[in-house]
Amino acid sequence: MHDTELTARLDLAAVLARDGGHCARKFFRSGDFDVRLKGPGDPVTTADLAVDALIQEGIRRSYPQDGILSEESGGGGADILWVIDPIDGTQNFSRGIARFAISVAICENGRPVGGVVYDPMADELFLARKGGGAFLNGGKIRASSLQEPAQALIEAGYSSKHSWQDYHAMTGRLLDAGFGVRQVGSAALGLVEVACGRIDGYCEMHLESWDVAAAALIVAEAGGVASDFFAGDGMRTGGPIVAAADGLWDALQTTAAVPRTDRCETR
Ligand code: LIP
Repeated sequence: MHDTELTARLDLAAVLARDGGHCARKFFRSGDFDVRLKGPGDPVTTADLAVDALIQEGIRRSYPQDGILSEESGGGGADILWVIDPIDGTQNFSRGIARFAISVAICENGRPVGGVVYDPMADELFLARKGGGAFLNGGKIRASSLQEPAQALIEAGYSSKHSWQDYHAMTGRLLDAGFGVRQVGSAALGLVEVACGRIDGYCEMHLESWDVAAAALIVAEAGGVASDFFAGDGMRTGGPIVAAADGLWDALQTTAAVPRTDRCETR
């Protein structure tokens, strides 16, 4: 894809993420949405579906030839692929917790080349393009320069997609190594907070491509390090993720000991 083609797609992704965020915020504030469970601790709301439809309609209007992979409607299998999480942090959203985001990534040949994560409650739009740096509301962002686990704050995401025993063991290792540990329910927001230095690392044993495609690129473009989520079949099957400020990567990756999380070297 030529630079100008990516620029145009990324501009559209930012517009659609904002529009989707405004739609989600209206549902959130009204409370007028239905919830059903896709699996244990894995809800979907009518707001997710409405945001998904809004974003997909915008993509198809401008780029009917591109592929789309979405958490709520599947898809995939195209050289240029839009990867959408219409509401990342749906459990928070469904319980009235104002911590969720809209994630839209543009992938080429199986890897993200552009991405947007929008937090509609904070009106914060995180954006990156491969080789072009990472931005928050237009201002350049950098991951933290911390190198000491004892000073670091990490998010260790949890879901029923992996055993609580493994999660318990991982958080025990992190705490024993001196890391501060939290879990607040949105991988996309946790990852972009690594990118802007609010926290120093994120790890989770299993996420889907739509959770991480935009945010992992934003981390890498902000000078952080993320594991190579899209090596092999990550786009289709999902997998583990570890991301950190550069100076903390070795300590976090070793301590978290999440399998198959080699450093991504494709910057
Ligand atoms: C969520 C992630 C979270 C993970 C949840 C879920 P969703 O995404 O952001 O980190 O632990 O299981 O995958 O489902 O709200 O888009």
